[in-house]
Amino acid sequence: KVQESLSLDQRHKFWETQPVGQFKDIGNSALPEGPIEPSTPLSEVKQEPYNLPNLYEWVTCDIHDEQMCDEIYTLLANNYVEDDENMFRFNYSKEFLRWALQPPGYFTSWHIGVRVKTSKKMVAFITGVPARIRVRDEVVSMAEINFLCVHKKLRTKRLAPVMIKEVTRRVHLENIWQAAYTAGVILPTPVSTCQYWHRSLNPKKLIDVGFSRLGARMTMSRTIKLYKLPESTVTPGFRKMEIHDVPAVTRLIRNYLSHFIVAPDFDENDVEHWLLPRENVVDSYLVESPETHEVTDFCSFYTLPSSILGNPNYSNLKAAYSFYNVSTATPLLQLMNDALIVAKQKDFDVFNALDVMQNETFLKELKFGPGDGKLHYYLYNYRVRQALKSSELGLVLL
Ligand code: NHW
Repeated sequence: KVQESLSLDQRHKFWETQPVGQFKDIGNSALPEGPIEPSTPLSEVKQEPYNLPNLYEWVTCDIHDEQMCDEIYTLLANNYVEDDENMFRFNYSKEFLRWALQPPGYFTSWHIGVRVKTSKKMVAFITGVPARIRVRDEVVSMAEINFLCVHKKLRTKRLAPVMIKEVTRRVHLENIWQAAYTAGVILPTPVSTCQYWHRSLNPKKLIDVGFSRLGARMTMSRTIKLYKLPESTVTPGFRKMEIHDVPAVTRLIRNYLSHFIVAPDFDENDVEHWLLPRENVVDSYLVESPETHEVTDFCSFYTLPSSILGNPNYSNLKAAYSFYNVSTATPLLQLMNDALIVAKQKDFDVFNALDVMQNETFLKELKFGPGDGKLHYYLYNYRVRQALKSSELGLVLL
């Protein structure tokens, strides 16, 4: 709380110049919901890239190129998001990055790197991918912005604002004027603030690496027993999603997401891309009724390991992140317990979930514990009248 009110007083030299909700406007109900500034004719969009400091150059990243993918992977593996105590750092895999960056209709021009001119070393990165996001009744074409990263040695030199302006320019060139993004830091102005919850699957390792601590009055063996899960799933008809399920899953998800204020507008192509299982990237399961063969329930999670920094015994934390889940016939609690069981079978150490959608209804009961980090959701050039509850969000970004 203290930190939040402090940061509301801070000046944001860059963000104050951008069409985003400003802190001074919080609570001003006279401002209309929707675009903050109108789109302009494409001919008025700046045609040349923004200037970088002289030593650096822009590079458009072809993620199909194995060497390019390696360079991006390495930049992120060494310089991307860490927890507050610098014990863990996200370690997105190359397969994951290819998946995240190539949804239907993606633009290579939105995958932007910065190199040192002389050595060609990759030192910064930012990406966008196209998405249709519904805000209340309006489906808006947006860019989802992610993987903003500046090499540790080049921090606090105001490179990030140039990266953001350049991706904005390239998004505008595709006649798209809004964006969605999430961050752990507070910027002007969150549309919603969520919390991560963590469900231990391998409590001994999580405690050994400092991810979690032994609870009060708990021993290691009692803790292991507490988090023990059945060997196999319990719901009849629970199985992996397959390609022929795409139409049924699309119907199920579209109907479910219609209940939230901000949610993606998925069509069958999106569902095939985002939800069809990909080894070590995304897992999806559904319940096919043994009687009617109807698909009644769906759950999914993505694979995002973290590097464990400076631990002598372990170097990688295998984490599953809850993605989209829909229950109509199987109680959500039971469905998610089955998701935990398959994640355990696949040797994940922890299952993470945000308190978005209806997740609050199962988190405590399934022994998730609250994390210390918050995740803030943002929209660029789109005002919402007042901040949303996390349960009103139907959107999960990677
Ligand atoms: S959030 C993950 C962001 N990445 C990391 O945390 C990795 C580790 N950190 C870094 O690499 C998911 C650097 O610290 C970064 C900042 C690069 C974060 N979002 O260059 P300066 C995403 O990728 C503002 C937005 O000196 P730096 C989402 C900061 O408030 N702004 O800082 C990305 C300040 O502005 P202010 C952020 O530490 C969404 C300015 O940057 C930010 O060397 C991007 C300082 O720049 C963040 N996470 O580099 C926005 N972190 O006004 C997309 C700091 O306060 C917007 N800043 O003075 C939409 C664009 C498309 C629109 C289309 C129409």
